[in-house]
Amino acid sequence: MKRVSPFSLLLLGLLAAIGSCRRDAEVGPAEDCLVKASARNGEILPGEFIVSFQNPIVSGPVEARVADVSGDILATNRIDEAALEQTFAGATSGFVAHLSDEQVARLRQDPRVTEVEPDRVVSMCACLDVAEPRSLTWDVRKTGYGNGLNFSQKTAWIIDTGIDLDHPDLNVDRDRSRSFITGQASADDENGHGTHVAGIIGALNNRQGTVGVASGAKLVALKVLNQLGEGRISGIISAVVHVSQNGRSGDVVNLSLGGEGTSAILDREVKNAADRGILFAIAAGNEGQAARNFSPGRFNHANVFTVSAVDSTDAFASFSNFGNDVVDVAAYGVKIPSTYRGGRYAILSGTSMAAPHVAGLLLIRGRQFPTRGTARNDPDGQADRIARE
Ligand SMILES: [Ca+2]
Ligand SMILES: [Ca+2]
Ligand SMILES: [Ca+2]
Repeated sequence: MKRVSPFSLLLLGLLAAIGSCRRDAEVGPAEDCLVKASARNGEILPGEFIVSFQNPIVSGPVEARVADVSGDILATNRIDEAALEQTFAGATSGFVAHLSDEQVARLRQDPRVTEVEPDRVVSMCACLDVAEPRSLTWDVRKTGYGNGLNFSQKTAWIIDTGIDLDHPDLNVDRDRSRSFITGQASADDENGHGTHVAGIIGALNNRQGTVGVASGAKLVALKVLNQLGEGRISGIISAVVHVSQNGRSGDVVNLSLGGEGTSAILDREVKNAADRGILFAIAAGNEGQAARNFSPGRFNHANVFTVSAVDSTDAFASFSNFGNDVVDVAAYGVKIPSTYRGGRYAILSGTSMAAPHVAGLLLIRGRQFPTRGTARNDPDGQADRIARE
């Protein structure tokens, strides 16, 4: 068994401190540091905008046509092409650009433009502890598990901080993994959050480390959050568009991101992928609020599962967002041991950890995955069913 050095412990402690999580006096010491994403979560990025327009009807490569239309829209509105940062070609097409308020006002008058949304910071946060690797952890034993390798034609797309690409307990498809962060080519996880999510879904059943709900599942890292666990809404949109273009029906996307606020563009891209048979497990969020206030968890679809969190006693987690108008199911999300960056293991809590239990069940059981029992003390008065066998 791998021992953790005092230096690693110190480093982990520092990482836990970065999150600047909200404290909640009503919860016990195990839960009280894991609530809020970083202080910057939801912060609008000054001058950064996501602009969408109706898909140009084209033959030939859509991406090139979208780049052309983006250039046209900027040119006719007398905006320098240097403002353009990236384009995306999904359910709607669009671009991300650095714009003045006056330029935004002009774009909003352009009949080709459907939406202009500010780009914002999205992030994650979880309380961290060092874990001793144990093969079958309580949450996976109680959720149920199966051999994810049996479903190797399916892919788990993990939109997160990346995955530790050479973690010995994970079956990462490095060739298909990629980064959506400007200036960072590698999808390797510098934070740990995405690796933890990946292990809950698919850690190998190999007598070492932990075992995932769909052990050995093929994991693809789509990195949208940096080492601090921060990224941009526009990066998530690009990653979801990427899955629409490269995923197959029955594939599963895990989104354990706490984006504050809503985005019609992001919701529409999730719909486009879900319409193609791609299944989503989405964290309800850790604000202790109505889940309907957050994209894309607010988006309802037969293939989209928004997940709240319960602890090992089935009690609703104090940090979990709620509301059965959008929340579909609860899963274990308090003190969950799993893989971590640098080949390590850690214990994290959050709806970030609940969603991948559902993602694993979606891989081995499909969208008719089992539930048993309900959450205690669900704050919305309608007890969520708990995803488990
Ligand atoms: Ca293992
Ligand atoms: Ca829903
Ligand atoms: Ca509920």
